[in-house]
Amino acid sequence: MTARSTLLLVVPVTWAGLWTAPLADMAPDLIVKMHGRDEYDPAAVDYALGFRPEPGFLKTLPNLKIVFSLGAGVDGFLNDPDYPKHVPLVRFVDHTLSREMAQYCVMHALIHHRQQRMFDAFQREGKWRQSIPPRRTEDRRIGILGLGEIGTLVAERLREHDFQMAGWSRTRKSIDGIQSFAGTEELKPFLARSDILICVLPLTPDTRHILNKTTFAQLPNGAFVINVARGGHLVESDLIAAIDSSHLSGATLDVFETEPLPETSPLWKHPKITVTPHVAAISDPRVMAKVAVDGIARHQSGKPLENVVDFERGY
Ligand code: NDP
Ligand code: OXD
Repeated sequence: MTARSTLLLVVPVTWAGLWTAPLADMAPDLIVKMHGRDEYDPAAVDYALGFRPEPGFLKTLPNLKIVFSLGAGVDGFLNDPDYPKHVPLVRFVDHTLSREMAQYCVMHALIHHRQQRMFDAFQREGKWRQSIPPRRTEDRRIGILGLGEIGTLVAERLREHDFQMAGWSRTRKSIDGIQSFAGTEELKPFLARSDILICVLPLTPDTRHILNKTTFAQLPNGAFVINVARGGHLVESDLIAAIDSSHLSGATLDVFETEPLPETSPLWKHPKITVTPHVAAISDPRVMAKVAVDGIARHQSGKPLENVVDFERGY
């Protein structure tokens, strides 16, 4: 790090220590300020690191040079109509994060495939029911919406269990053992062969509410939905209607239109829906601190930044 630059943390104040300690270790010359806790001059802020800053806030930092997103998903920045578009936005790409996402998806796909919820209910009732044997994984077709950094690893890890794998993306992919569907015109055939549908798309104007009654109707009878991407992908009332009509067999949801999920949400108590509080993967603060320190060093030495968001594409 060449000059004494200032990095502003725009994260909940109670989390501050998670980043300040590794940043102090890795870049002792970097001045680190915490929005909401420390006094600072907005004009002195060179870099910012955060997840869902208040809309309009970043615009108040006139000399901002790079924004680092704590998350892989950057909708929390791009939904801000006042995001200063001349400032590059670097998103979080990390194998450990992708691996956690893959673990979550494999776990919930297997829980569904092996009918574990049914056996949980039998246990609660003290019933010894061997029931029908589970289907062979070779006969179960899983479709991944989004074959990017995370979706590809999710598909590869599920492929290891011998499921029939396919993925849908904007551009065609060539990944061993994973059938590629691309573009809007191939969404329908992709859905028609997906017994388990897993959403790992970024939230953009094109993908908002992609999980809706039309898409559900195109899934095979008894299909199961896993959404680990963003709550904005899902029309929650359409999901409940599709499950209650028995067209879908259930869902696992990690993300919600409103987070925290309101106490009054019918999703909490639905017997065929599993809810987790946006924990499929959590960005590791030490890795994130390293991404920021490396990005600042690249910027100061005139090297191109990595994992910069394409504002046109929206991810
Ligand atoms: P990437 O940008 O690497 O991948 C995005 C994928 O979506 C790409 O394959 C892209 O296609 C595809 N895509 C985007 N728009 C469209 C479209 N309109 N039609 C078809 N395909 C499209 O993202 P990541 O894999 O890193 O992350 C995905 C999302 O996962 C994040 O945006 C975030 O919302 C979510 N996430 C959730 C977490 C959690 O804890 N629940 C944790 C981490 C991430 P192409 O390859 O052709 O460009
Ligand atoms: C992310 C997330 O986008 O945690 O990384 O949701």
